[in-house]
Amino acid sequence: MVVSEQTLTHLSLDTLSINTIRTLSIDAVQKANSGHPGAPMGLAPVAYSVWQQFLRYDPQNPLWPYRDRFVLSAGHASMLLYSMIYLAGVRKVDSTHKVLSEPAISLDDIRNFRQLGSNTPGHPEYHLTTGVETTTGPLGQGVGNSVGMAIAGAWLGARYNRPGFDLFNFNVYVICSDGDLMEGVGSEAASLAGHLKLSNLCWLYDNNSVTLDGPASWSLSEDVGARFKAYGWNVVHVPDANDLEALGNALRVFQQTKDRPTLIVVNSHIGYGSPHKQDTNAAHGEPLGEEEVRLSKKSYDWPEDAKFLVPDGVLDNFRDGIGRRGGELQKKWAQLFVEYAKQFPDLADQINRMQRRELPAGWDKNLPNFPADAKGVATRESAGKVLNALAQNIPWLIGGSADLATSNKTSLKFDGAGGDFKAGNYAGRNFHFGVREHAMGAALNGMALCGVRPYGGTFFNFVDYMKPSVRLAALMEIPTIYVYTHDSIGLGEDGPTHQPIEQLASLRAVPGMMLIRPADANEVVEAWKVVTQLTHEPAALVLSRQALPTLDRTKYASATGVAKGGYILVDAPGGKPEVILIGTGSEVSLCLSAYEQLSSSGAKARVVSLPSWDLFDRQSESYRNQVLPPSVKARVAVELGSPLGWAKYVGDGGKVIAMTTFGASAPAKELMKKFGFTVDNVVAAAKEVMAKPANK
Ligand SMILES: Cc1ncc(C[n+]2csc(CCOP(=O)(O)OP(=O)(O)O)c2C)c(N)n1
Ligand SMILES: [Mg+2]
Repeated sequence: MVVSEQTLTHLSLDTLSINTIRTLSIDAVQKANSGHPGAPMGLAPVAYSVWQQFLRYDPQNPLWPYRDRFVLSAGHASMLLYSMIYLAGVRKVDSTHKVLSEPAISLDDIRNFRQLGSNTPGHPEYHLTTGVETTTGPLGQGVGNSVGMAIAGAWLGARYNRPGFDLFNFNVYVICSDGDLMEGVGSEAASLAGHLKLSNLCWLYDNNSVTLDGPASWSLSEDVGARFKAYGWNVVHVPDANDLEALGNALRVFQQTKDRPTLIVVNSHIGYGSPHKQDTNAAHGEPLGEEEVRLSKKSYDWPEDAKFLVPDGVLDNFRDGIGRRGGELQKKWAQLFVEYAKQFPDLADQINRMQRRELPAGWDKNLPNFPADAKGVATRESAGKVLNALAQNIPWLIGGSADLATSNKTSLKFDGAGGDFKAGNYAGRNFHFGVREHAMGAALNGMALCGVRPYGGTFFNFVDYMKPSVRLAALMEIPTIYVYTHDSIGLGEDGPTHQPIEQLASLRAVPGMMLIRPADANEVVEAWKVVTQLTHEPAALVLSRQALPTLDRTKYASATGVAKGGYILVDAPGGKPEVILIGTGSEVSLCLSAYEQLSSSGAKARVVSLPSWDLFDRQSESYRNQVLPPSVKARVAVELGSPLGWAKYVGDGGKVIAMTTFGASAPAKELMKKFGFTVDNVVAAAKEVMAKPANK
């Protein structure tokens, strides 16, 4: 296509670059016939200012640990980010962290926006596209992640910087929209960031007065700036998104503010330049249409028929701006790091390992071993002990709880844990997320994305308060750890508001999520070992409030079977069972008691502990058939949760003892009786399935 670029010569390099961002976004959305062009059109100058003038980012080294993070929380404006990554010349990084010569996003990738297999999906996806720091799209998640990133930055700086070695001091810049600030998680996260005085955090709020349904005033009328002031943020206003000078000034105010996070309220026009859409209340989550594309380009003094045009000088402009600045800073940092590694080899090794999600040598030393004990200990208790041992071996294993640290047993109690992470003590390893499960979930993801290994605890029932972030951890393939205690009606008196029922099924249904519900203290040790070694999966440890017997492993199989997700705990004589009892967590000891009773009455039973479906399902068919032989159809599964999904293990001939209603408020013992979690009931169920003619 021959395009006259004559018209462009009078535009300044800034305007030319900004309009390139806009028109690439317009063209990509138009070609895909899907997506949101309006937000990139309005926000192009904002992204341009941040990247070109402020962001310390080396496009040649996208994983540089010191880099400022840029988060597009308004993920629906994904073309804005893709345009920036392309124009800045960010290079692709492969799964071994090698920087390749090819670009992270090419012009062809932009032409393939939203197509199957492209690296320019509808919303930015972290593991797919180099330069995308986190997956966004579900509004509120990106701002939540950014608080975790700012936390990680503060923590890394406090732990690893040394006089003369400013290794970690990065800023986190976020573009967020009305939706991000309407979502509860955005408010939780902002409140937490203000409380923690995270001065490395800057949110640029696209105050465009419009959401999908119409004017933002239909559903939002608070003074957002005043709200953030009340949270303890510094609030700055930029009356016009196209005013680069005002944007620069506001960003400098952020840089100079050292005692709190900054919100820059930027007034913008969605679909800026589009004569029809910008001032209307029409839906804007759709392509402009060919005619309006042309008119918009005209308003930018752009060749109206040019498509995916990158005028001469634009790529050079980015190379001379963010490229040169980032490159020089990165080189200086790399030299500094060489010197640091000489003086502090151990710390440098830690930094290298955490960035690669590698564990330190000896990470599993001194883990407890629990002697057999009929009374036993709650798995939350044993998990807390294991966590404390692991955290002494892995200095960047850090986390806390959403105000339930005492219940979740997530506190690190050894010397050197550094106390609580708070303003004035960013080196602390104990985090208090407050009663903000969702922000905790989002923040944990942001922390994981910066290299530290985060864990967070709450009652299992409240996983639902943070589920969207848990889901995104799985989608992003990051190893966030969840410590979920009080895992069933076994928690007793708190009653049905606190007793999880469907949560096991719901988490098991998340692709790429590792759930483990250990049966006793030694299974907890093995579960933590599995979880610690994960590099690309989030994990949930589902733990009991109540004490569970510590099984006698001289009598029963070793707990190392946990690594396979399920294993034969005790078998029928000759390994030829007539019936298989399958349990997880607290129900395993119930199955064992039933086993004893069945055995003494002459029945041939086997007990399988199945703490993790996720792990078990990925074992070889021969192993799975060894544990659950297809020929043995008489099976009983026992679990204090929804029966959903158990059919695949018990088959047509089996029976599931599970929860089909909500629980109740009463002492746990009474609840077990009321809901049928008794030895007698398990034995009766076993006899029932054994008696079925089809199972013989
Ligand atoms: C949690 C969540 N709910 C709903 C949506 C669907 N959605 C995409 S954009 C949008 C709102 C757009 O308004 P705003 O956040 O102000 O962004 P703007 O259109 O102004 O860029 C909505 C509801 C979403 N992405 N995430
Ligand atoms: Mg809006």
